Amino acid sequence: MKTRGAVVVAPGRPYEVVDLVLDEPRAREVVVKMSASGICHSDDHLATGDLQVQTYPFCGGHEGSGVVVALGTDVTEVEVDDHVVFSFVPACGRCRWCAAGQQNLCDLGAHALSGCRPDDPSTWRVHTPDGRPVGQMSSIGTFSEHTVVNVASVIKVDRDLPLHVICLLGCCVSTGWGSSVNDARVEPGDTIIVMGLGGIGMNAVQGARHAGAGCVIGVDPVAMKRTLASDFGATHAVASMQEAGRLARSRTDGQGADKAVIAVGVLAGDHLAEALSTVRKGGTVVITSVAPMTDLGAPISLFQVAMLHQRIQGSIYGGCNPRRDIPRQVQMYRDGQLILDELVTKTYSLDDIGQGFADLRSGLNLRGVVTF
Ligand code: CXF
Ligand code: ZN
Repeated sequence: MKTRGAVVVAPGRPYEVVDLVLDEPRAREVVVKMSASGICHSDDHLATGDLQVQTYPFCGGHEGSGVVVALGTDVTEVEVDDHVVFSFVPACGRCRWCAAGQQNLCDLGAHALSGCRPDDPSTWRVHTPDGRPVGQMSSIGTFSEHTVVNVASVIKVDRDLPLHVICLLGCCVSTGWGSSVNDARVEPGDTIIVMGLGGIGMNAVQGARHAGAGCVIGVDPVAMKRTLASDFGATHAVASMQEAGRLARSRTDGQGADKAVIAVGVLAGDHLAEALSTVRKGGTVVITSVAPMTDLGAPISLFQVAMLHQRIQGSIYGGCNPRRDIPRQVQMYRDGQLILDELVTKTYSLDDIGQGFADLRSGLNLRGVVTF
């Protein structure tokens, strides 16, 4: 079928909305009419060239929701008309990682940046009208009016949920919430610093609150984000890591924060050095942000990290198991425990996606969402 989507044609080029052609769904594949797709900093990395991929053009978007409109063979998990949220890492349920409760590491996720079929890696499901393969970000490419994906990439949700809100469960909510709950392992009474209060950072704040943190210090240079942080559970919001470090020490007899989550838009080594300087001995720094592929490492003291017994924890998808955690987050949202509506600052049409990225770079949004 024919569709339209926002693609990057080469590293460092802005998104362009173009005509695309989708394959018929094969075995274990579903066609989804998109309802909404959040605009994440990782999508911007494709346009700046910080994140380079193996297939250009590349259709961005990895935080989506929609309605199933067609099925390939051997699909039993969903039916036509079902509402779904996409998982930016597929969860096949069969590989050793899924079996071990680490769906964020599912083997089918290995092809996220080539954008080919994860279960048949030399083939692509999307093409240009003249027949060139188009990569799908994270094997889903949700900046498209329709997409065809492996059923391992979708999670069925109830029809009454607002699709332009719950699309956020697919990346920023799980990634941020899980960074605090699973990867920082926040405990009751902890003092935690969350560096960056965008879509991911605000959810790290919510996760820290759910895990019982006593003091949640949000850090962001944008005043609007600091003001909103208390709605999500921050006890303090400051503009710099120096201030956050001082505050954490003042509340812990000079020891420092128990944990820090780095959730800035573009990660640099200095961020890790700053975060380490704010946490106590035995403390943890979680790296949730995506660094440019050309990053040059971090100016940290290995001596100090070892002597202070500090833990540096990498984090993909906040260590979540999307098939368990997305339905759980839906329930928390219904119960009023997980704040989602307020994360959506502004919606955009697909043709206005460029404005969405401009607003993201200006720090105007917690989340901008493309609605179809
Ligand atoms: C990203 C990580 C790189 C692939 C796309 C998703 N995570 C969060 O935005
Ligand atoms: Zn993302």
